[in-house]
Amino acid sequence: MRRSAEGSDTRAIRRKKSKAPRQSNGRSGCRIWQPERLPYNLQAGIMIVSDTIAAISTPPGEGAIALVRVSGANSIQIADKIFRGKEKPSRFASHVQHLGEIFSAEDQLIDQVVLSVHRAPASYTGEDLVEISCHGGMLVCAKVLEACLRAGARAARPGEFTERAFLNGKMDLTQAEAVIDLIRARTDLALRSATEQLEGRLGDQIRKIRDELIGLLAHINASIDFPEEDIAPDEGETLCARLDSVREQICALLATADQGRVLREGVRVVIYGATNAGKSSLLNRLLGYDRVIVSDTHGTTRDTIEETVNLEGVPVRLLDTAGLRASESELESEGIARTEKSLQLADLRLHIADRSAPKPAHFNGQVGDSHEILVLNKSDLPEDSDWKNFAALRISCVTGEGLPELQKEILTLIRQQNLRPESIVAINTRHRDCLRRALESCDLARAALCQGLSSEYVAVDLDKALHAVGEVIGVVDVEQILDSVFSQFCIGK
Ligand SMILES: Nc1nc2c(ncn2[C@@H]2O[C@H](COP(=O)(O)OP(=O)(O)OP(=O)(O)O)[C@@H](O)[C@H]2O)c(=O)[nH]1
Ligand SMILES: [Mg+2]
Repeated sequence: MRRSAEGSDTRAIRRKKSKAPRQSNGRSGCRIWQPERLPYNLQAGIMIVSDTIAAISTPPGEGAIALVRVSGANSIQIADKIFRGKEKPSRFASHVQHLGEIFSAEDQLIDQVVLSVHRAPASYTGEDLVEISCHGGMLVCAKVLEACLRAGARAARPGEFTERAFLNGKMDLTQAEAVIDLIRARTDLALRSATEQLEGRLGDQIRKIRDELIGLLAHINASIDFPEEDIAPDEGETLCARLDSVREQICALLATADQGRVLREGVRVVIYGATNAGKSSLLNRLLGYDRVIVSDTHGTTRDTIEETVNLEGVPVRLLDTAGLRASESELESEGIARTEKSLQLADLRLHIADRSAPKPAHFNGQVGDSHEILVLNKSDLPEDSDWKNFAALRISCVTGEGLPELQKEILTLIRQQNLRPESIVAINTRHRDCLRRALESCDLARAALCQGLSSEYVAVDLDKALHAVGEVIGVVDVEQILDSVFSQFCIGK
């Protein structure tokens, strides 16, 4: 990637490229459709000179090793300036580690390190890249980074290394997003799903849909450009069938959105009920350690507290909430308001009550819907007569009785709601937004086809669908997508 002679940055160049006027075939209102122009892949053929960036790629804190990465046209030159060993880094073979020392601009020894040069294009970013493994002290790696910056690098923004990998055609956007998923994965399935996405499985499916849309659009545009060559009568039906196949593929991907959310964020399970029922005790029990304060004072928990557990491979986000009761306290009322908000966003609710105490006023004993489980806690204590013959799962957070049954019930409801991640390809919220728009445009195109509207109408909608599908893998000029994707990364990735 290079900065242009005029000094404009990569995004400006991308913008310029996408706004290039479309060619016309000379007839007004008609344009020649050129397949190679439609998917204006930004990654292709752009000569841009990049500046050189550097960052600490390992998390802050003490460890055996820390990694400083430098990427860009001058990275090897910078390594030559700060590294002393048997040879200069510019003479190193690519991808081979060398022992040496890093010196500061004041010629002071900073650390003994292992340095490797990864020459373009065979590097993570697709540019010349240098990796310096130093000792894992906060100050040591900060000084190594400073040496790189003083030698001419610029501090990288979060996600900038992966953004460069995307811009240099090393990966599509879904693969770049998979890097974050991989880092954040909390279950085996989430990890497998992220690995598959990184390998390009989702990208391949999207490319297939795009190719089919491009084929359809080519057909429609041919009929616009050459109206004298009649399209056979059954053509409309064939086009509809092809469009239906595209729609089915989009719908199949859209159906994985909930599972994708669960894989990435977990199923939201909210524990709620009267004060002192044992909500916090249940959270601690399910977590296996004392995360939340438990006491017999009513109204102990004032805020929502969230922790994730792995229930048979399903990441479950457990939320402990402030107990429900009429309260004069402003603080407690705010806590109860938060409980109500959490309940609105819950995938599953655990309504818990103390069976050794009378039924609370708000407890009508009805299960709200299939998203709720009624739980009677404190089964180790004598039951209050209010609960006689009351159908609910009985547990004890003290003895652990009934907890395996509760976990089983939680998993059953998750499965019933199709929230249990089974699919390896599972889209995220951004993909869902793009695909929903694509589906909408396909529907409009189909309606236009069925109504026998002029081909131009169909073409406009198909073009929109193609654009929306392209956004998923990043083959259109949508700068805000890049920002929203890469801003989630940590610095150094
Ligand atoms: N005997 C018995 N006591 C329990 C059980 N579960 C919780 N407790 C006790 O009940 C009291 C309240 O427990 P918490 O977990 O703090 O209840 P909570 O619902 O979070 O209460 P708030 O935060 O005030 O709304 C504590 O003294 C717990 O030790 C149980 O299964 N059996
Ligand atoms: Mg509590």
